[in-house]
Amino acid sequence: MALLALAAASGVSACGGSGDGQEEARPLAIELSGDGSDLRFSVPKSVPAGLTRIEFKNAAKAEGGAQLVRADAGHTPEEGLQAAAAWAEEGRPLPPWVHAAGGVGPTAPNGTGSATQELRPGGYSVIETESNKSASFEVTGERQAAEPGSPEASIVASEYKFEPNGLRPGRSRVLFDNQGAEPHFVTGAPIKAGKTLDDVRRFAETEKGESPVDEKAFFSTAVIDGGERQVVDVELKPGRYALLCFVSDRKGGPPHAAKGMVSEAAVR
Ligand SMILES: [Cu+2]
Repeated sequence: MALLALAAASGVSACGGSGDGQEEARPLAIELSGDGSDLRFSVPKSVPAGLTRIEFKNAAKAEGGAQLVRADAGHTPEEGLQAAAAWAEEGRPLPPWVHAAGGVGPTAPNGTGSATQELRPGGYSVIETESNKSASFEVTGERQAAEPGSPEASIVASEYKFEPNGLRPGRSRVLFDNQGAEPHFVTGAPIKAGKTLDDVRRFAETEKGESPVDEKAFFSTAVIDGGERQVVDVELKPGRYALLCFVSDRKGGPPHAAKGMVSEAAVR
């Protein structure tokens, strides 16, 4: 399901040290700029491992995100990128040395987004998944295990469902916690009046007829491996949301929404 851009261009306020552990996160600025074939990332060549607040600015002319892919030692970031693309686009198995490593999901032009998460050591690519433009960087040093913080709201993902908790209207920080074994992300959009979660399920499979969700008001995280978590900024409207995941298992197969990974969340 191609969800359209949300004008999520409202500013992200600086992290104000609200006592949830995010104070120690080291900032990492990633910017996407340019247009069409000239689209490019600017990212530092090397950053230290540990708790990181990824601050993404989409200065490009179209919607774009910053998905991170990590390759374990012995593989280059380019090898990781190729394997991840073969998995996402051709249904090939995702090798165990490649990791869906978070980052920031699709963001409107001139929009910003952030994700606070642990960065493990390794060779990374940052990818804009629509255009496949990418850049690579290295995360150096020893692993610094770190929790990204515990805001009041959370969305827990597993095979094959979401458990939302405490989602509130407005702009807030939400823990996206992948407690499953497979990679997952979450995209959510308000369910239109008179429509049901079954309508959303049907539409996700067929893409026929009018969308039962308000696609302009969607949010989306990046993809994270099983066992990983990140704290993300989301902007929500009051009401019922449909939460969906469209990636496949590591071994391939249907998108998770087709395996039932379509859940409803109350935002109030
Ligand atoms: Cu999934």
